[in-house]
Amino acid sequence: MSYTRRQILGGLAALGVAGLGAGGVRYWLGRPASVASHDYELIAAPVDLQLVPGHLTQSWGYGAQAPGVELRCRQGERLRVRFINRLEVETTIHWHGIRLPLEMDGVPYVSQLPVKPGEYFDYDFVCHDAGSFWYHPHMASAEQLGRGLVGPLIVEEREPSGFRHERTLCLKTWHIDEQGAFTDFLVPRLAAREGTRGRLTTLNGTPNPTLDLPAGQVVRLRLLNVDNTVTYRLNLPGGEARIYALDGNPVEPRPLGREYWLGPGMRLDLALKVPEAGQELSLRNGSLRLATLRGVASSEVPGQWPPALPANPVAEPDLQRAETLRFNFEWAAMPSGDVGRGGSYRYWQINGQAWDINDRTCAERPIATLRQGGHYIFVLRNLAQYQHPIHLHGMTFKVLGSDRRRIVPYFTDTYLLGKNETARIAFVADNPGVWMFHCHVVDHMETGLMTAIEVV
Ligand SMILES: [Cu+2]
Repeated sequence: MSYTRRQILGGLAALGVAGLGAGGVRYWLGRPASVASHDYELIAAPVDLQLVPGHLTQSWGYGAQAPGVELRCRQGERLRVRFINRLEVETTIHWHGIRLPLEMDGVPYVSQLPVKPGEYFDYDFVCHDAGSFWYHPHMASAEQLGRGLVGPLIVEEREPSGFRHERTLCLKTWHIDEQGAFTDFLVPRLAAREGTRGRLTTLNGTPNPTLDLPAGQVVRLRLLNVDNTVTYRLNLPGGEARIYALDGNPVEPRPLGREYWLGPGMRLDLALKVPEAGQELSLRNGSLRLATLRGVASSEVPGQWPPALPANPVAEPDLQRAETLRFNFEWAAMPSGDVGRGGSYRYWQINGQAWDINDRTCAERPIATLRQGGHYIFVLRNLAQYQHPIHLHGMTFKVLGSDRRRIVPYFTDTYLLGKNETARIAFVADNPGVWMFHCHVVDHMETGLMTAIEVV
């Protein structure tokens, strides 16, 4: 296919950028008439972070921060982002969970050419669905996401949702040592197991921060797992919290319960009744504290639980006439430690095929070809003892059921397929293109657990 819209960056002055770093990034929440071509300028560039006190981590960030600057738009509106690459490596941006045209999907050699150092690319698409989404590169992912190229994309509801307060909370566990230096993002023997875990857990780039929240108010907490590997087992002991959306898609509000497992790439929108001033809650991953949530005096009248969020305009699959396809996620047949063509490790496969991240032609051999407008049921079977957050690009699917847990059917873009679990999902193939279908544990994806689904 031919690619368009990739542009050579003709010097930053021509773009009206005052300089690199935080001061050089302009972004708007509104739609200024004076800006003809884009709403945001998003710069990827090296940025030094102090994740470990007294030490600098040579991170890569969007908008001079990592996790990156929060992008926002309103449901039904266009989002236009001029992405400027000031790194020394090629990169792209994928908009996780957004249903958009293929040429905006950010997959190198599938939907666009890589954006080279010093180039820019204009991403431009309509956000049909409201919710909590995120963005990240889709090449050299273990390193690029690992170094900090991850950021939130919030699509606000068309009408006010009833939440007066909200916070975006990005979870990431950094691959750094005690001096803040990066360690390996992908250790082969770990990639063949649960994935390569980082060491330092952070919320919005800070280990165990204290967040001040208005006492007595109901606050929307948008929790985003932007990590390469870790599934966070979220719990909030003693807290009064309700789930309002999963992975950007509204659900009938229900109590958080004992624990919610948020796999890589997944999001959870919680409503929290903030405790009295001076009282604290502990947001935890299992028994590890992620953040302290502290009530501070508020002059507002006490908040009420908002109504359920309005459903997104996702087509309802018709199960009576749906065609069923089966996908097995399993270890590759090659012996552990073996290296495939191009030097990439291959530990994982889908229906007997391991994706080779160094082979640009893989996407020319989609594992399934779907009819545009057709209805499909996918049976996802995990033959391994490690869990896989299975993510589909371009379309939102409905989770129907599982042999391991009770499922209230819901729409999502990522399903956390537990060890040895079989789950059923369904969707209408309403977006033409070649769409990546992969595990979002980045080192599983980079060692084979990825494929392409074609819709024609
Ligand atoms: Cu996986």
